[in-house]
Amino acid sequence: IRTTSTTQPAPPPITTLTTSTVTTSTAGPTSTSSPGNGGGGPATCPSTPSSLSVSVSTLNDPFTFADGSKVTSAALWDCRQSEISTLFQRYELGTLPPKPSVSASFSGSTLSITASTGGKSISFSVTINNRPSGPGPHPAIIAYGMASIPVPAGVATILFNNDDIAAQQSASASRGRGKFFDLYGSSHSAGALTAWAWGVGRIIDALELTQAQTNIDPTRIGVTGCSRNGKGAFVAGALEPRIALTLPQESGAGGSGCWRIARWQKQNGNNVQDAPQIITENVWFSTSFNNYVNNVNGLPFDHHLLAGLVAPRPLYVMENSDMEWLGRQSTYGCMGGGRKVYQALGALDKFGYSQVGGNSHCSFPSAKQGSELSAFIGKFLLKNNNAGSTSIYRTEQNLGSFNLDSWCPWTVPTLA
Ligand code: MCU
Repeated sequence: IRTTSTTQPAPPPITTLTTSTVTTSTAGPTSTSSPGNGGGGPATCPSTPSSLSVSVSTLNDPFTFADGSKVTSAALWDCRQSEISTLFQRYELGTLPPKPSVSASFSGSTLSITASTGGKSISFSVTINNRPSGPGPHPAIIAYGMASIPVPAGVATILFNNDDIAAQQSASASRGRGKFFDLYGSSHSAGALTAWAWGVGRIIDALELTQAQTNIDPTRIGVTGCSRNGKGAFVAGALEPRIALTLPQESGAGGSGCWRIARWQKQNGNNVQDAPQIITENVWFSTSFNNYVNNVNGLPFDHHLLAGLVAPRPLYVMENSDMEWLGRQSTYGCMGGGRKVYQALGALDKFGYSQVGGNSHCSFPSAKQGSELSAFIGKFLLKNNNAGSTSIYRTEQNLGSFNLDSWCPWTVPTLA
């Protein structure tokens, strides 16, 4: 039992072709299918009980299924990832709908997207800036709101107005509002983070349809955002397996932080955002999460497993040690737990967590994190294997007696 003690455990030749419209069928993965990115081929997956009785004060064991059986192979890890996604959607994030029909057109720098299902449709557009010249196709980074990290030459920036898909003004005014809810109904279970991840999925659908016009490579797409939009970028990387590089910046609680560690910090007097507070502030989560904010030990996951959903795809988590609210120990410990999944998959070179200070919130500290970020973008979007080290787990902060292993009292198997 965790106590209040501090001991713990150039663009393509499209000048003459300005518009193109293409449509896909409704076929596509469902929310419960395995992300399929852990490797290892098909396996018979244990079934996930429809109701669970969980009481775990440490970070949940990534390598044990909800039915108690063990993850002993890469194929079983694929099953476990699918289960973890299902559980996140059931208890915290709300349901990610299956792919709708999508059509898209590209004109100037505007990619226009229409999604249709159940006799309804919605349309939204994103702006593709800085499309590189040269043969391509070229990678791109989807930025929630705006890019608050430097995006190097050779990588386009896709501006995504996520608030248009799901509002995030306040807890009282924004529930069920935005284009996602126009399509699926205002009482759909999805919180804003899930609705935005759905939007990212549609952007990638549209990029797949218009590659001949955009010259953007849909298999080399990164996603970023800061703070609340950093939570969004993280969840997009977790729920959308076509994201090649996930770059959450200062996402804090509800992103790279773990509910259990934040609670422990709060009990120890830190001014850290925790689960009971976060649902009073905004609609980032499903209302189903309300049942757990005062019982986080009852959750069959914590956010180390959000990183586990991204694994082994590349993930670089940027945090700001100057902001107590984000949860210094919470994000460091949580991502330390997530890193163990990368370790099990033999993919430590695709995991980065970097917590530094000296910068204001969402103002990227280039002097400290610039080379780390360019290593991740260089290696995983620009295919430059000499871009630098992408195995990073560091904090500038003195975290006192924080003990990662006491939060992760489970064995890390070799699944690769
Ligand atoms: C770190 O992200 C959020 C935080 O969760 C909120 O409590 C605070 O109000 O806003 C932060 C943010 O999005 O700042 C731009």
